[in-house]
Amino acid sequence: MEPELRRLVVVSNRLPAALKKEDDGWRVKAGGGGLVTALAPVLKNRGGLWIGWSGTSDPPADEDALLADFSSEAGYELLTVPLTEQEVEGYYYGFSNEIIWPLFHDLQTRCKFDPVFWRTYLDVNFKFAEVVARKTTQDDYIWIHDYHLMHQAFFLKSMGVKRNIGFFLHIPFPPPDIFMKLPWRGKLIQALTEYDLVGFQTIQDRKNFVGCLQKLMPEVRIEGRGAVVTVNMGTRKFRLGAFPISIDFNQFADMAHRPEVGQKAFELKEALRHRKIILGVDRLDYTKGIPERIRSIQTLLRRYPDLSGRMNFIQIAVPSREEVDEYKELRTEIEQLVGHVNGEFSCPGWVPVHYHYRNFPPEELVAYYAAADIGLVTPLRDGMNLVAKEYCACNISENGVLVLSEFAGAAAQLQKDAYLVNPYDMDGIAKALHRAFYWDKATCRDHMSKLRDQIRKNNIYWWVDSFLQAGISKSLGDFPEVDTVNFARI
Ligand code: GDG
Repeated sequence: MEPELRRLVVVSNRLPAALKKEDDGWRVKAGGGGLVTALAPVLKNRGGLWIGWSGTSDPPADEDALLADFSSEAGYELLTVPLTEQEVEGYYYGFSNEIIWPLFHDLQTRCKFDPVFWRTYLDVNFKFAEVVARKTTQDDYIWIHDYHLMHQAFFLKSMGVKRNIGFFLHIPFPPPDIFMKLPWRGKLIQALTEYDLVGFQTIQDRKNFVGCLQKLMPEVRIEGRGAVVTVNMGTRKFRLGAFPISIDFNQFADMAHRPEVGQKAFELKEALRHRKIILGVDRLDYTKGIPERIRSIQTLLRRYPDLSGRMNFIQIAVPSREEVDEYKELRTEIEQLVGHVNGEFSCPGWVPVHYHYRNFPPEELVAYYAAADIGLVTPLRDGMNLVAKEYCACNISENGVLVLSEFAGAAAQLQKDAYLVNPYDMDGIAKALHRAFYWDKATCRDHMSKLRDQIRKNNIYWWVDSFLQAGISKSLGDFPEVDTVNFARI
């Protein structure tokens, strides 16, 4: 008989809480990035377990106590997998960020196919799998997240540990001609076939995966059609599905409705003398297309002098992977470009580009979203892109326009009412921005209200439920909410 699943266990590279050493001692900070934003409200008060790395190889003696405080507030347990500096180097910076991240974003020239990275990736995956094996039971549903941990089901099976286990890939899955460049392509595909369910952001990602699977394992058969299909491998079957991730729409919209957030948005507009605001928000990453975006603003100002003095472009860039040289160089490139554009166009009382390199508190970010007239989201490639959805959720006036890259996963859902652009086409983006600048209120409202309806309906809870339904015929509500929590670290 199938076990009755009682607990949801999330496993990801990083915990939602990161330990950081500051001048006055260690602090626990809420983690950033899309994965944590999406999953934190889902597990909240579900009494489940989140397994991951705490972000430091040299944890303080009171690590447990620090995490226990976070845990009791969040309503789920946290369990750290300790990693050495050398493991972090090879598995995280190396294999995950110098091979899989660029390759899966179609940027294979940035890949460094070092076999040491691969071996460390396997070692660390084994280490995670040992923790999962020890700290979970057959009554748990194990949900593995993202490209750092693709080998979890493989290692659990090789240890003879039986678990109900699903995997979700937050980044794109590349087409066969790109994936086939990976020296360990066969082993990676095979590892993914060991899950009971593998989820992707879009149907296209799933198709790409099927294309690779059929090339490397021609004997497999795909059965069914629609969002979720079955792979028949002869001796066993597993499922593949497209589950576009989303946001807690109400949480963002409610925050935008708060008077103090409205006040902040107003102050921002006032400080910019009610010029139109074009907004970009990203982790500082080369996949997000930030230099290309700034160049398109330069093109906009060169080609359309009617906008001179009438708009501001605000770029919020959140520090990310700061230790990596490529990211340092990207930061320098962006800062130089901002300087160039401002040098070329600013005049007394008007500096066209405002650039912020820091993490904003959520209320402030929402105030920026709410104040922006145009959300400019132009990644070169992106699994989904939650910023696009957050911008719409916070645009409570429904006067805004979403200008969106056709290579963001979000485009598959939002294409009808977003203004789609090619992020490499600076003339095209400039033209789109110029047109969007002059859209009348009724046109903006018509599109924005439809975008918001779609995101409100297909929100983060819808995403979790569709994954859990496909994986174990359950919904999030089947994992009962806990009233009072006071967890200690296991
Ligand atoms: C990966 C995939 C996929 C940004 N600046 C601030 C801030 N943020 C938050 C945003 C948003 C998150 O960071 C970024 O999420 P994205 O989805 O845009 O991008 P990734 O981090 O690359 O996420 C992506 C996602 O996973 C989920 O599956 O969509 O394709 O690459 O939530 O709000 N948050 C705060 N201050 C900031 O200054 N508080």
